[in-house]
Amino acid sequence: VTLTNASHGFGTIAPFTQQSNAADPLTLSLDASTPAGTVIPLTLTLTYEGYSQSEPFSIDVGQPIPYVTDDAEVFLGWTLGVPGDDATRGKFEWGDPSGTTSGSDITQPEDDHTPGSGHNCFVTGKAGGAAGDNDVDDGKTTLVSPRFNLAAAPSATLKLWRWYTDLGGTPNNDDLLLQISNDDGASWSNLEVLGHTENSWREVSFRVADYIAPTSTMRLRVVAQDKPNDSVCEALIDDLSIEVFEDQPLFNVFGRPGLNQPVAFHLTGHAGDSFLLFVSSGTGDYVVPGVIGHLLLDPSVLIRVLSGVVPATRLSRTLVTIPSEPALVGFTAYFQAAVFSSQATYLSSRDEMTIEQ
Ligand SMILES: [Ca+2]
Ligand SMILES: [Ca+2]
Ligand SMILES: [Ca+2]
Ligand SMILES: [Ca+2]
Repeated sequence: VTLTNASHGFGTIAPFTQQSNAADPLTLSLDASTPAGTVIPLTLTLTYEGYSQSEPFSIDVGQPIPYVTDDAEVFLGWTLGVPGDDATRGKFEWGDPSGTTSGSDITQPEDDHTPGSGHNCFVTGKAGGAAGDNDVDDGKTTLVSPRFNLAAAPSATLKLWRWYTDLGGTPNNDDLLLQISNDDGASWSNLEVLGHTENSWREVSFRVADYIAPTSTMRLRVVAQDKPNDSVCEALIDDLSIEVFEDQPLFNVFGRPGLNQPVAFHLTGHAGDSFLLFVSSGTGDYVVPGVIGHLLLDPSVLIRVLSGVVPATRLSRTLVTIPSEPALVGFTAYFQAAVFSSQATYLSSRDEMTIEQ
């Protein structure tokens, strides 16, 4: 990283006027080998009349690409409630929330966050009524995401939109927890502990590697609780997304692969690239002449499951329903895509799913 003109003197600025350094701007140069996703910390210091004021900020190298999206319009098998939950009302549900109010405050919104035709989200007791009828009471309720694979996406940033109300008799004495696991839920790290009402849809964003090492067995957990039990407590979650800076094609499955249940197949690429997605019952590691990336499937049992073109968003997303075939329970399917750009042919990262009941 090279800074050119890293400082600039404005001289004397007359009252109620402004000065610009546009003719001689501060310039930041990066070595071309700087990896995408690198975060460059910078500090802007303003010095004037003997005072000095510093503002830290950072810039990300490269352009983020969507890797997982879940607008919650289709239920992808999130876990609603876990052993140990003790809330008696207002447990996490999936669906279309009914609005509630307390005085002039909206406690539960009538609408989910997804723009346009969206209706559904995750909500603590989706029914309406009085503010205290279907809010969290007597303890905690937990929402857990399906497993997601970040092994090939260490630059991942997880984003979601949340709503949190903690009003009523004793407001703001509870915590909404956003937590992440890299060992399939065996242990959890806090992303955010929110201890006060933010009763509007707000986006929060977490660079995963700042909190925990990215692995193939990641999960997100949300815990809402009325403890002590004296508040109108509501939590809503919508529009989860994961963005990455890795430029090579990445494939992942998002959703609980239960019989007759939908999962989302996600493949990143460049707009206009065509692709073929393959499934195999086994893995391998083979060099394929003329192709970038290794074949990570057992080539003796390759079946083509999908073909398509990567859209302008750079993420191809296809919902696939697991067959309703009990004999498949326990079967592990491995997936990898071949992606064809005008310059080269690539093999994507591999992901897998083990079919559940
Ligand atoms: Ca939604
Ligand atoms: Ca509710
Ligand atoms: Ca309550
Ligand atoms: Ca409380």
